[in-house]
Amino acid sequence: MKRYVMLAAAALVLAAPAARAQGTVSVLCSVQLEWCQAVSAEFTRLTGIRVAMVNKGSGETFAQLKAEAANPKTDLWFGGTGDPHLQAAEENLTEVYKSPRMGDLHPWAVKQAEDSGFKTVGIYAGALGFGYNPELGKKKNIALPKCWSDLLNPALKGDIQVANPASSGTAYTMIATLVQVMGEDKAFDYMKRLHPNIGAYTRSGVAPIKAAARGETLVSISFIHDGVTEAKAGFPMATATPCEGTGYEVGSISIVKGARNLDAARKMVDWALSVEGQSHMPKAGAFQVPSNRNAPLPPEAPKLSEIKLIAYDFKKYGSSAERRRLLDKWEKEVNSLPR
Ligand code: S7P
Repeated sequence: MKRYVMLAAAALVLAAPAARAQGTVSVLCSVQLEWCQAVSAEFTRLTGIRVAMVNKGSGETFAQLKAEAANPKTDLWFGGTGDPHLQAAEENLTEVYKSPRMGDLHPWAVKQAEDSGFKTVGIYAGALGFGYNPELGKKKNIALPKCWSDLLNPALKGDIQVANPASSGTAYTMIATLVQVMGEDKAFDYMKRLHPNIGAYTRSGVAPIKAAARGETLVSISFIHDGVTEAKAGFPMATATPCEGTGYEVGSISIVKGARNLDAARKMVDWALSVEGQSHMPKAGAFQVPSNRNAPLPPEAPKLSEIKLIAYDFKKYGSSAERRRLLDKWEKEVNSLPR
């Protein structure tokens, strides 16, 4: 009996230190760097699984997974806009996994899983809108834009930033949103007229709102939760969502097809969908709406119910053919124009 107790105690001691090395999981992380770092540190602390993490935008991550498909080096894609996750699912770059947490999630997060045949699932949501530097606006005598049409104001020439949709999921969300709000012909006409007002198409989707916060541009087209991050960091920042209606993202997580560390990747998905895994988001400066219904929504986070959201068709705009077609069209018809 004594020996049995001692063996059980020894087993407990062996199991206790969470930091004991338990393998590695290789992650491409498409949310803001601070959150990626917090996720890696916390997951390792809890499980002992080492996280080899690289921070990369959604469009770029999709391109990397496609390039690696024959010999995958990545196990998990954490975060980033949902459309390229759906495209990755359709192109068989990601693995089916039904997390036991699925029943705890908001319907929009489950729908993302269903639309992909359970090759991805939503971990957060966030609305698209405008970031604006009120101090610079006062100096230039230009008010916070409230509608898509306000961005065509000639006084904003060169003073708006948005990312390049080829590399950025945020910017692709803008194209898909405009097409759904205005119809395709009017949306492309709008983007051509907007083009002279764009000072820079950045590589990363978060860069424009950081530039606005630092007074390097007046306006950005961004997810507005990133405006909360900048304001909390002490930068002058106001946000608005367009009066005509706006789109939103279902930020997603996907296990890579052929992942070498499949068990570790599944554990990370389960944790990322849990209340514990989502509760630390605000501490890491992330103010998206968490997908677990029981995870707290920080008071500063934008409330989706107060925003004029469109019924974004994720299935259509996350499909491989549609995403490729719209990106090619934007490159040929908009980005090629002189500014
Ligand atoms: O900062 C967080 C966030 O806005 O960034 C993600 C977005 O994909 C940024 O990457 P892109 O360069 O691909 O646009 C969003 O999913 C997330 O909410």
